[in-house]
Amino acid sequence: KQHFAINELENQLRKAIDENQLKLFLQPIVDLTTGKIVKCEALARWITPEGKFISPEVFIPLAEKSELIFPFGEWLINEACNAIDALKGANLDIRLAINISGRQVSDLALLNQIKNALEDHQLPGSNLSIELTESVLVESLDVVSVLLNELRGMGITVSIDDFGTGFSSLVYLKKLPIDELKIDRSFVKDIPEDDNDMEITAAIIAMAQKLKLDVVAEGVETIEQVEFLQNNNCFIVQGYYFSKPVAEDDIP
Ligand code: G
Ligand code: MN
Repeated sequence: KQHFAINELENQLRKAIDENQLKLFLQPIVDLTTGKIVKCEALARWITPEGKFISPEVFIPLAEKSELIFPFGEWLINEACNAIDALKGANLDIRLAINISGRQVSDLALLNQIKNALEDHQLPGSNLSIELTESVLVESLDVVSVLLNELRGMGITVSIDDFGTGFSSLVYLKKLPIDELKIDRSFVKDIPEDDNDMEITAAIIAMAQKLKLDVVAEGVETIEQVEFLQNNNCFIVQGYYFSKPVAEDDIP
């Protein structure tokens, strides 16, 4: 029964990708020094034709377990390019960040998908950024290294997502071409109550600066958190304090 239910959801997801039921939402990433949006993270949302909201925490792992992560990835890249186009039409020329999973990274088609999407839309790589988790990086350092160098050659920037939560060494920080660390929201959530979280957050910021990496704090929800980050030299933030992920029309 369980098996059947999963297959059923998988079939629905396949249909959702084919029939464009998924929607792309964008969450602003803000520079505190200018008050401007520096970039947006593109996040997929699925509302079924029956109006049921299915969480990405359910359908992304499902896509990763099946082959659906590949058509999903292609959908995401193309949809991100559509959104970049639409924002340019509204006089906003910004970078969109997309999340890439481990299985996509080990797939050679990924690079071509990204190249083709940018070409089709006549967009420079400077409009795109990718987010990878630590676990993706340690799986296959050599393969990832080649891929990241190619992407950065195109002007695409690379962020480490959920930084500090993966079981990995820091070796990849010096071995891989990376632009930015995104401090996981689990460290930000209990600021200013939790002393350990504040120390860890401050240490990640300091390390990023020493390594000449940009640093973004995720999951920023309160003014106290904004102030703490500012006082500790982290000026790029993302979270509900500024905005939830919203439809692309709401970004301008
Ligand atoms: O793992 P990643 O950082 O890509 O996860 C992004 C997810 O985090 C999105 O689903 C988004 O809705 C959620 N998110 C973004 N900002 C906040 C926030 O301020 N608080 C909480 N709890 N979740 C957030
Ligand atoms: Mn992310």
